[in-house]
Amino acid sequence: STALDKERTATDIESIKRAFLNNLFYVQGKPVSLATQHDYYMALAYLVRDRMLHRWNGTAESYTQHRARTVCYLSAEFLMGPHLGNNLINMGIYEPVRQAMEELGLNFDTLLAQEEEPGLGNGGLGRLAACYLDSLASLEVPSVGYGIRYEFGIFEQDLRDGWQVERTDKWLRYGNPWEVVRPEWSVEVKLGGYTETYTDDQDRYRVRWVPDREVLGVPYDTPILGYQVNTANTLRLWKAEAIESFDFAVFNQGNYYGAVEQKVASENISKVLYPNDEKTAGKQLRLEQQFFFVSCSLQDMFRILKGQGMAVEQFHEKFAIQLNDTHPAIAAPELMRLLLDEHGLDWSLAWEITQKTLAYTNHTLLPEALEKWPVSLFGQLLPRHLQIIYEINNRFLDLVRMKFPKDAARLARMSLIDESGDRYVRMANLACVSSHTINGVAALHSELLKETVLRDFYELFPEKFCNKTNGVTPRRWMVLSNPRLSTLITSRIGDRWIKHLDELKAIEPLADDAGFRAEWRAIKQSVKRELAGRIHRQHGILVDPASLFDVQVKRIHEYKRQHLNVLHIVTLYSQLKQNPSLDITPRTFIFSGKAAPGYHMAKLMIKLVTAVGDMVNRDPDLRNQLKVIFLPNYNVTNSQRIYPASDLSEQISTAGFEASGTGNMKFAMNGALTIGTLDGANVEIRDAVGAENFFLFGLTAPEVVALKADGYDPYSYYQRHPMLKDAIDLIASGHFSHGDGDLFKPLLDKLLYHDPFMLLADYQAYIDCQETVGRAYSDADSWTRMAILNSVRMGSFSSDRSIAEYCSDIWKVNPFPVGLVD
Ligand code: 26Q
Repeated sequence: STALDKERTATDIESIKRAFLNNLFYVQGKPVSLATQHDYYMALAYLVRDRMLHRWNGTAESYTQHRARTVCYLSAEFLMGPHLGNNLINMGIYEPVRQAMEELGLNFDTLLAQEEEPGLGNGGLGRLAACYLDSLASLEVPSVGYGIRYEFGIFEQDLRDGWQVERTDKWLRYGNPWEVVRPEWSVEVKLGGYTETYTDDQDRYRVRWVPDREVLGVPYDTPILGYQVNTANTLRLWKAEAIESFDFAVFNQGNYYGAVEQKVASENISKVLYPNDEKTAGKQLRLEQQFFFVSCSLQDMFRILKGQGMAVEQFHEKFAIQLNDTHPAIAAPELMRLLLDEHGLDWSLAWEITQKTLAYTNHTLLPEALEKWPVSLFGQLLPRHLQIIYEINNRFLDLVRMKFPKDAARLARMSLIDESGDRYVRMANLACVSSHTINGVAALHSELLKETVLRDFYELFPEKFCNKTNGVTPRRWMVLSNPRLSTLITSRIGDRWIKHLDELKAIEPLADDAGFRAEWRAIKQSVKRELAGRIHRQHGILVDPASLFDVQVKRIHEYKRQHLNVLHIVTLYSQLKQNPSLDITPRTFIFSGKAAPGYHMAKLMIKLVTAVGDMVNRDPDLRNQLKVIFLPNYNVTNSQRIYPASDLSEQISTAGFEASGTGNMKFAMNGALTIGTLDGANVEIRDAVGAENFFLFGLTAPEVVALKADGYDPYSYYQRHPMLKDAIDLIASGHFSHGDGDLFKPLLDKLLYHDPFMLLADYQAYIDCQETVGRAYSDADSWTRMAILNSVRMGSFSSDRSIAEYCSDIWKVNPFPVGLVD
């Protein structure tokens, strides 16, 4: 490789400029005079990709040669966000490239903004997978992210008249410079049909699956660079295509349209990402997606194993597979099928290998959110897998009987098949039985799992359970999104913190240094000014950068309680209207987030925010003390502009409902203070930053359970708390809806008469806590001190820490540094 063209590796400014102009002409096919900003972006992206390929190829070669043990992270979602800026940072060429572009007269930020982000995820779970890939590469751990190359990612959100409207996400429209298609590693995936038995040439009883359709999985690879290392791992996403021979079989019978239909049906499998609330049962295409990417990925692993001259019996030595929730849990029976039917192993060896390979991460405590598939649907699509699941279940239930004799109720709860009514396959039970380790995503969540949804499994397999608190990558969430704050930190302690986030604590003494606080505050102000400018340009609303930026950004969900935030706003509004000379801490409330398209209550919550905003933002009586903004189309790109500009992070879910949260970490790292409940990772964040630097309110998880058991009566809170009554009555009167008193009735009635997430129980505590926040903000110096302490005590919330724990406790895999030969 000494012959490698310097044109494609050199990173000095002159070479970058030359490569850029070359790409524009020869790859993008445009002369400068006709080039668009997007053409420039593509020319730049290709030159960056060229410079990654050296590491990517070297990494692949090195792993193969040394048969490195490899982590396979199976996830139906990877919410990567834009690659360009991140790759520049991880390669350490952000500054020279910026300079080269500016020298060519181009605006670098405009170029970065051209990238359509790959939004192949709904929210937390998908973004976690992306942070984990960054940390795996940065820690030099051999790994592959396996998933689906959705043609359409998460929908884009518009607001019309304050309501959410969805638009298709056509992220591939202008091409994707970061991926390389590998048709030579395509695999065939069977679907439907039936099974039959036969005896093989050694007279052994075998099962054969005779499918009624097959689709082709084509891998598209994206390099995942580690931070300042030579490692470049792979994200391998599968696209579904028709198998040509199938087409032609139909075509030859003269049925041209039938052949085309077959092709369309096959390609449908990787067409679109499902939003996360659609009732999963009955969605055959969703099950097809899950099986499709899991089967492709497992077959790919067998190909790699064979290519390295390793035996099938060594599968678990070569690969550690992590199941990101139950979406890929079909991996258990599929791995069994491949080992049994395709490779001829006997059951007990196949089962041992399967269990030694798989581990399962749970991301939810809501029992109704646990995936289950109707047995009939399952059997039609995956007849062989249903057989295998029955066999796993028979053997498993024998084990349960042995440990817990005469406990029919327990058997019924633990069975892989729900037979309480219509029959379903329970994917969480399948994942628990088939995995060697089961983890929750925050300390509280992992404890509650053992006490609630997975209690029976904990009693049977206590040794399988552990906690792995989520983390986020400081490369994207600090260095890339908050360059000024990062530069300030580096100016005082050097740049090791970017790889070893714990070292941020060296900044702690500077919280007492007035000069440092002034610099910190100036940065926060300038980032807030930038966001304010964007809000003004895009939405025509003037917000005061000196006001408290009070921010809640996340998926819209009743358990996340965006409407509790609204009740606070309405309370402030009402107080100001009743007493126009009242002085409060001026606030800008910022909301952003998508509602699942079929989740009507969440869509109504968006309308409530925008309706209150329309009223509040135009009312001169308020003397600009309150502004309410709903920023449309929350995604990775937009979130990177929001976290750094935030003063207050709203983490106000009902205790016991948010598994972890990861936005909470991104806010705190960027020096926002949290107002939050003792839920998910908030608990650990508060421990880390200090209770005195965290605004805590609300019921605890046990209190929530106890109050429910006592017979919670939300209406009595409404009657007893005048400010609460006032806020609800104001909304109910139609004040924010042009006199339409019915518009928000479903939402208000649910609060008054059911309130499953106990807003009314937490209302007063929240209002009081917000009062404390307001007073604290008016002491700018003390606020800044707290903000600094929040940020610099967040070291353990780096995804590097999470991944190091997964590696040592679950995967038993070591770093494998890649040395580059040139
Ligand atoms: C299931 C079936 C059919 C269609 C869609 C789905 C589906 C898709 C995505 C169900 C759930 C999800 C996503 C869940 C999720 O993001 N959970 C969040 O995971 C984060 C990372 O661990 C946690 O921080 C959050 O607390 C948790 O809500």
